[in-house]
Parts: sequence; C-alpha cells; structure tokens
Amino acid sequence: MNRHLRFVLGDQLTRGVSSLADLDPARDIVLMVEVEAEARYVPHHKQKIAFLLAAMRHFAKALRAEGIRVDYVRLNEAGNTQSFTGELARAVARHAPASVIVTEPGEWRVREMMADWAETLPVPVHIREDDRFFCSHAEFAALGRARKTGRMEFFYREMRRRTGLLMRGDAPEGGQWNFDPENRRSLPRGLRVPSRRRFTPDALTREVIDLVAARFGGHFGDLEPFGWAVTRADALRALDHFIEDTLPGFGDYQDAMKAGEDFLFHSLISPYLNCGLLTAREVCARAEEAFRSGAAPINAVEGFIRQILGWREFVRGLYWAEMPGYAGSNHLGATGDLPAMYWTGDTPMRCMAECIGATRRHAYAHHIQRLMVTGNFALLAGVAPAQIEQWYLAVYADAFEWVELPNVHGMVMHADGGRLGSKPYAASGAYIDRMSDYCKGCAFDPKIKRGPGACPFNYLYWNFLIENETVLSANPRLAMPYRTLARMPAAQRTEIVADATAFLAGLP
Ligand code: FAD
Ligand code: DLZ
Ligand code: SF4
Repeated sequence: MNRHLRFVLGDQLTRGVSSLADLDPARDIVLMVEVEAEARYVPHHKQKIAFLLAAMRHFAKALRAEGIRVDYVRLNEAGNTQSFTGELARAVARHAPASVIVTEPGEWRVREMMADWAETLPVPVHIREDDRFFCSHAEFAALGRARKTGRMEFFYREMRRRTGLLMRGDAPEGGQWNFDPENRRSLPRGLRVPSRRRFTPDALTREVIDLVAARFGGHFGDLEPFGWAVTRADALRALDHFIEDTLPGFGDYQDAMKAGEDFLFHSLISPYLNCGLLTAREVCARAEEAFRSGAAPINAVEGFIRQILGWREFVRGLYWAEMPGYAGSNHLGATGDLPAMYWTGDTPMRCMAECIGATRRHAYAHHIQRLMVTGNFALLAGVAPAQIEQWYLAVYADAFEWVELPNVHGMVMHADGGRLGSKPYAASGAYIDRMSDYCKGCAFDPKIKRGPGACPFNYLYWNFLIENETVLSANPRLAMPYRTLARMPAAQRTEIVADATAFLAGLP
C-alpha cells in the first residue's frame, strides 16, 4: 500500500497547505509533533508557545473530525525526542510510509533540517513549495531582475497588477497606488478606539496553558489572560470583527501610538496569517470587498492591503533570496549588548516601558511601536543585530524568521546596507512626541536636546549620525540631517557624544 506520511509544522495550519493537497484519507497519515527544540531555539514568549500548541491541537482535532488519521505527538509524551528530526525518524519507523511529504518551512534553519532528512531517512522526502503566498520564489527572483521592482513600492505595484487587487482596469483604484501620506494622522483627543474581540480558552487550550506554565514558566511574558483565537472559526470571527469595526479607521491612524491602548486600529491578525489559520488571499479579498461595498475608505483598504500584498510578500521574497548570507551582514558594525530593559520593561523612558509592556502582556506590539520605539532605540544604541533579532523572534506571537529577520535586520537595523530600505528609520524624540502621548508622563522631555532631563532619543539620534558618518553621510536621503550636523559647533558634537556615552554606559 502506498501510504504517505504528511508532516505538518506548527506554522502550516491551513487545510489547503500544499503538503495536504492530494491527501488520501483512507491511506495517508498526517504527522504533527510538539517538540521542545522549537520552543527553545529562542526563548519564545509563553503566550506564543501556548498559541501555537493550542492552534496545532485544534487543527489536528479538525482533521480527525474529517476522518483523517493524525499521528499527533504531544510534548509530554514518553519517548518524545523533542526535535523535528527525531520525531520524524520515529514516525517513519512507526508507519513505514512510501514517502514523506512536507511543505517548505518558514525558516532557513528548518530548511537545512529538511535537506538532511532527504539524505538520512530511508524513504524519499518530497518538499513542496508553500503556495499560500501570492508571490512564488521564482516570480520574486524574476521581479528582482526586472527594472525597479527590487524595491518594495514597485514590487507592490506589480503585485497589484498581477492579482488585480484594488485595480480599475490597468489603473489603481482611487487614482493612486499609495495613500501612505494619508496614513499618518495622530489620534484626535477623545477619539473612540474600538474594543477588541478576544477569545476565552476552551478545555483543550487550558490544558496547553497549564503545560506551558509548568514547562516554560521562566520564559518572558504573561501567559494569561490568553485571548488569541486558536481555531480557524475563531480566527475568521477575529477577521470579521476587524473588517467591520476597525478597518475604517486603520488608514488614518496606522502610525499613531497611545499609552494604555495596545491595539488601536490594527488588525491583530498576523499570528493567524503566519501560522496558517487565515490566508493572505482571503484577508485581502475581504478588505477589498469592504472598499467596494463602501464600508471602508480607500486609504484604509489600500494601506492594509499594501502591508500584506506589499510588505509581507516582499520581506518573504527577500528572506529566501538572500539567505543564509543575509543574517550575517552588519553594515553599521554595531556590537552593543541588548539592554536588560527589553526583558524587564524597567525603564523611566515611558515610550519604551509602554511598548515593552504591551509586548509582555500580549506577545504583540503594533508596527510603529516595533519600528519607531523599540527598534529605533536598538538602532540608535548600536545594539548588535543578532541580539535584537533574537529578541524580536522570541517575543511576538507572529514571529517567524522569514518575516522577523528582514524587518529587524533590514528595516530597523540597516544591517543589510539598504537591501530592504534605502535609509535607516532613525528618529529623535520629536517623532515619538508627534505620533503618541507617551512623552506627557515621561521622566524625560522631548524638547530638551542635551543634558539632564533631555529625551535620550535626542542625543542618541545625533550620536548615531556622528558615529556612522563615514557610512551614512553619502546617503542622499540623509542629506538634510548631515547638513545640520556639518553646521554644528564642535563643542556641541562633543556634548552629544558625552551624553550618549554616559547614558548608554549607565544602562543596566
Ligand atoms: P496590521 O497593522 O493590522 O497590518 C496588517 C498585516 O500586514 C499584518 O498582520 C501583517 O501580516 C502585515 N504586515 C504589516 N507590516 C508588515 C511588515 N513590515 N512586514 C511583513 N508583514 C507586515 N510581522 C510579522 O508578522 N512577524 C514578525 O516577526 C514581525 N516582526 C517585526 C519586527 C519589526 C522590528 C518591525 C518593524 C515589524 C515587524 N513585523 C512583523 C511587521 C508588523 O509590525 C507586524 O506584522 C504587525 O505589527 C502585526 O500586527 P497586525 O496584524 O495588527 O498588523
Ligand atoms: C514556534 C513553534 C513552537 C513553539 N513549537 C512548535 C512545535 O512544537 N511543533 C511545531 O511543529 N512547530 C512549532 N513551532 C513552529 C516552528 O518553529 C515553525 O514551524 C518553524 O520555525 C518553521 O517555520
Ligand atoms: Fe520616549 Fe523621549 Fe518621549 Fe520619554 S520623552 S516618552 S524617552 S520619546
């Protein structure tokens, strides 16, 4: 009998994933394994582990309800070798399949494991492309060779043309490709922020929460309250809720931040997209439908679709095109240690405390918090790229290396020398003050530039430009600040460097 073993990883929880495409329920076996190595290769946030294991268990339950035979290895099961390779080898011995069928993974390190399986297992291993993305590896490579599409904005336009999303014939809907300038409003006083739908854990999820508490209690982050959806049905409810209540305000306030408001108008769907409970195609289709029915304005829908069809696809393409070398570059030569506050949240800098606090509470922070607060600080403080990358990979429920690495290594740290973004997103306290209310309750003042009481982002920003002058001053997009720096009296430069050095040296 030609029985195939179909190995489904924790971020492949999609019924239509390529490894299950031609599954024969009468013959084939689906393998899913909970293994400690995947929870510990970086010390994942407790909620992230609970989310993935609970989603895996519910996915297996749904497959079984369809009559599919699932061999599911639980974390605490006797004999569990606690690694993908060990568990796959045991399963092959148990079932003696004709072949192993698996969808390519989301991380290079697992891709390398898969290459080993093909060499060491006594049966053929078929690694299938992950077709849940709009853009295949081959298409991305071809687009990269085409004029201009090496940058996100042009890639995105081409993807709009290819998919027809938000298109009117050959032209972009609304007459513009990009409504980004309309997505930068600060929150008006008194604006009602929609409350968010969270999901009460059922018995299966409670079991996982208890398991995580017992086994990974020392990992970063609060385990409870746990409100993530862990089934496709609930993830669809979360999507409905976003489209109906939140999407209309998404565009205007995409870049805003507010103390005590951890979600604002963001969708909170990245964990579902990345583990497979939702697909990018259905999410974009729902958003487009909201525009066409008049339920959401173009700046909201275009802004949202751009994040998924543009950024998400672009970083994924870039990751696979550039790995494994991508992770090793360090264009700015940054070597600093990650300050302890990233794990403790203990800092008088209110913006940092707010963003790290949200991360600890939810295994989530929204984009601008990740980019312009915790990311900006790591860039300005000269943290070694690998250290800050590990942090981002560990603390967010949506973090898998294919999406985390380009965002952190490229967008935030500029460690790739501009492969992802043409300049680092370095910013002083004035930006955070404009886009948030964090500065009001802070021990520092964004209007003070140097000396005691000055916002650390202010002198760290200029110190960053000074330290990286030889590498960055020729960048045309940084011409303005470098002109200001050139006019700066030498004594002022010295003071800035002294303030920055003393501040960084004083960090625990
Ligand atoms: P929304 O703001 O509602 O956006 C909608 C969707 O667009 C997201 O769900 C996501 O799928 C996609 N998206 C938005 N921005 C990006 C982007 N820059 N790259 C890829 N997809 C994007 N996203 C991850 O999914 N995993 C990560 O590990 C991750 N790490 C990041 C690290 C840093 C330093 C930065 C700056 C960004 C990172 N992002 C990451 C991108 C983005 O911050 C998250 O996708 C977003 O905050 C998820 O929340 P949301 O679903 O509410 O997003
Ligand atoms: C993140 C994660 C965790 C914590 N645990 C598991 C697990 O026990 N079993 C599993 O199949 N996947 C897990 N994952 C997700 C994997 O790390 C992910 O599939 C790989 O990184 C490939 O992208
Ligand atoms: Fe952050 Fe500076 Fe504002 Fe304080 S003053 S919240 S450190 S930007």
